[in-house]
Amino acid sequence: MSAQFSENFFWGGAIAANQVEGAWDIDGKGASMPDVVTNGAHGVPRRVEPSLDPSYLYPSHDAIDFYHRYEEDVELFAEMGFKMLRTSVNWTRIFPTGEEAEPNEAGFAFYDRLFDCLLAHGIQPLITLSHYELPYALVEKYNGWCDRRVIELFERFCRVLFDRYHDRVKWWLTFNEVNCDLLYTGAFNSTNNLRGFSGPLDTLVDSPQERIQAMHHQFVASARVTRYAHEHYPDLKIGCMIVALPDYPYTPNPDDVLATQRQMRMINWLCPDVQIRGYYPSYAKRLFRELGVEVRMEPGDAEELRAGTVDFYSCSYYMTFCVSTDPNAPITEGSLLGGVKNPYLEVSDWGWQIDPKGLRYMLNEVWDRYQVPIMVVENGLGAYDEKDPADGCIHDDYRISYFREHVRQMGEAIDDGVDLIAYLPWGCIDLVSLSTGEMAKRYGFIYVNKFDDGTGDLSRERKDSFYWYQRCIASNGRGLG
Ligand code: BGP
Repeated sequence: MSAQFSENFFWGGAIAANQVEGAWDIDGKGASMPDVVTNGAHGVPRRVEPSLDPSYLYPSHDAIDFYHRYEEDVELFAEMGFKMLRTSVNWTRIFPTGEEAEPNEAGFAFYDRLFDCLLAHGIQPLITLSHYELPYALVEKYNGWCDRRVIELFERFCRVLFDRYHDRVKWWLTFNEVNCDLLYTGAFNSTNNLRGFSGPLDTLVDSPQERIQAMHHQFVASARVTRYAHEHYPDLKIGCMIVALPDYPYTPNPDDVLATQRQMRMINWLCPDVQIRGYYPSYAKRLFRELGVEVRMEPGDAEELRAGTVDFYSCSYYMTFCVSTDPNAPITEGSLLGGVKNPYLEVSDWGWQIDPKGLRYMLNEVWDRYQVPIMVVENGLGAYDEKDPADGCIHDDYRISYFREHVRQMGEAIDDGVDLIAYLPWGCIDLVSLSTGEMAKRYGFIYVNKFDDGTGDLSRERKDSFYWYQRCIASNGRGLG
């Protein structure tokens, strides 16, 4: 029989504090970066508006009110059979401006309750230390991660979390999608000259020098906190988190093949090369030179990177790309990063190319390169869900087919020999979209009655996919029908 999901495989789901919790200024919490970003729509950019102008809607302020409803939500996750839930601790609940002398006890109290509730339901927490939730005060004062002094502030935040939760939380991720710094994807990770900026995100002027310098600071921060965790609590497992964006050459033209290799190195390999191997790969020099970037390193940085390598690789996976050197190749409309249209793939309503086999391909590549355990900590289909007028339910067959094919391909990858240990679909409960700020872009197995204009009673309902995922987990990935 073919190799399949192990008995202790972590089936579950993934969310992030700023996209679910709401309660943005409750119990002493300060504003984090997403709290000053308005909603947008498909094709309409979100805006950074730190004045908190009441004529705008700031979706993180209420989100889906997980802060007050987590017990009901965790029960639903347990009903599906979750073994693991990925979420983040919002830095500004613990240090509202990032610089307080003492952590905020009321902020801790929420995570105490949440982690206890998860564990009581047999669900392991996987905690992202930074899911774009930098205190906004640090953007104003230091220009975010562009300034090296933020490293120490982040270290302090992580140390207090490890010290308090090491008994309850065994699995951690440092920076969400740290390789976004190699692309220009907007402002959330606060690595791109945001101090004093207001206006639509697509008018922010990109500075590759600043954002790649900021990425270096995040590497050092990640290494330092990983080392701290390993030295103080040897049973903790710390992972890197990469947005996996595999590329295919559009044609067999060697120019396309070489351009694809370059793109794979820059987007997919550079960050895990540093965080898993502990040093910058030799190809980085040329990539940075071509981008006109010079990374300033301090004495000791190279040693820090070597001393703080992570234990496992994790990624989000939504789509693949084609790389072409032909300026006339057809572009994918509405895709996250443009790219050339792959004639063999369908796209989601938001233009993301759906490619389950691309996941198998990527998992194999990652395993061959690093030989460390792998977690898929985000994957899913953002779609418009309509209630069937006949029975008022959401019959999301499209989402079920999406997951069925991705789970199948993960099974194939395991059979190929990949050490895959977790699958945590993104937005297992409907939440605020990162790129558009919409509620209408729904990912969940659980529907949340909340709409883009801020209305809705926030009640939760099971979609058809809820029952499908429940069966999938109960059969350990064998019952996909
Ligand atoms: C990832 C982020 C998540 C998330 C997801 C889906 O990049 O880590 O925070 O939201 O993408 O993206 P979106 O919400 O834009 O559909």
